[in-house]
Amino acid sequence: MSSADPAFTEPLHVGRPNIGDPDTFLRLVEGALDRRWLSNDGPLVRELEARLADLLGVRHCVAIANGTIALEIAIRALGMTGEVIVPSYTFVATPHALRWQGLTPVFADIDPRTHALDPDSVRRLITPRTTGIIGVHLWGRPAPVDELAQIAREHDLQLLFDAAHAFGVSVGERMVGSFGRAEVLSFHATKFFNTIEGGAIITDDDGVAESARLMRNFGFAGEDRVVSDGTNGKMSEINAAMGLANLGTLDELIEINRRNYDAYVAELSGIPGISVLPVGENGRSNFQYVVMLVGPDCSVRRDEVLASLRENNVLARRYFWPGCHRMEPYRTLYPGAAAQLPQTEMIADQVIVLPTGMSVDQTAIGAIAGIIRDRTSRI
Ligand code: T4K
Repeated sequence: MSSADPAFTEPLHVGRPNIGDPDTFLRLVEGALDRRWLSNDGPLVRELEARLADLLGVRHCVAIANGTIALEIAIRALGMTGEVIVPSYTFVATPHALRWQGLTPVFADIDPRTHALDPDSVRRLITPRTTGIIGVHLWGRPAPVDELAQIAREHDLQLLFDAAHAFGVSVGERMVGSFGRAEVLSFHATKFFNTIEGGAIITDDDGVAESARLMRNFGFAGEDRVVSDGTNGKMSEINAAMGLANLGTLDELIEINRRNYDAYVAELSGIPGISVLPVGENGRSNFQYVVMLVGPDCSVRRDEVLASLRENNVLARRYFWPGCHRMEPYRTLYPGAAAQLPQTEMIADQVIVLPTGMSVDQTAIGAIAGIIRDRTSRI
């Protein structure tokens, strides 16, 4: 197939937003306009928070303007200072949320089978300056919650989870949202559940919830009483309207994603050197990320497969290449980090995230697999 003749005439994006029920969204927005109440802890935000807390089985959901500010506020609410251990293999928002506030992210390696933090690597990096760990449920695969909780207990560290990818995911019967002292969700347009931009801090800890609520509103505890540090992390009514409209279609969306995931696994099976990262072995998944690995036994390298997909208008992504430790400012700050992160280096060179969600169907998946099969059989 030549580049002049792509398999898809329209680009197929990873992260194409899922839009649940446009009519409900527009009706809710109209209500907000009629009320002339558009932000600052409005009724739609409160309704969204209550419904999410109920769905996740936790005491508190504090809606925030986006996942990054939610991380920043949660880090402060937990009292983290000094050094905090995070994976390098994550979206750069995870370490940036620490550094933005003068803390030091310390990069731990991952388990190549799960792409989540490796507890042994975490243990090796604890110093007298360490105050916390941020585990990431990458791709919606739960981080090793029990092992990380054990390390946090042993060393008296705060434990926070970046659950940006893991809305609707469970570990056994327990929903993500209830692990660690708090968890942070992202509701960005590209996420499984979106409020266009948005996020939340989820916690069972009354104190954490209270300080997070204060901090998202400049520290205001009343009309003219400021009692703490703060920022503007408020979610608008328009964003909450999108969330409420999307809540109604979650089960349908999981079903679409699961069907797409199964189709990718079936279509890609038997291609030498190609595999799909398993999900949902121990609980429910949202199947939002289809993570294909181009292994060392494949006849071509990952970037060659990616180039063929892109020539055909399949805008797959090599998330989270090349690892945060190779991005600025960390690259300059930690010049020796790569040698300490062998699994991160290996996995970052193998991953291609494929399009899924409402904008992809079985025929498209068959054609995408065909492009990959064709490229890997052509040396
Ligand atoms: N922690 C983790 C582990 C995260 O993955 C993220 C965010 C965060 C924390 C922080 O949460 P937020 O502060 O974002 O709430 C995207 C998202 O912007 C980002 O939210 C997400 N992770 C990250 C994994 O992906 P980019 O740089 O890939 O965005 P971009 O513009 O390249 O868009 C991605 C794809 O989606 C493209 O193919 C285009 C398509 N797209 C995007 C938008 C916004 C659409 O088709 N329509 C759209 O409206 O970061």
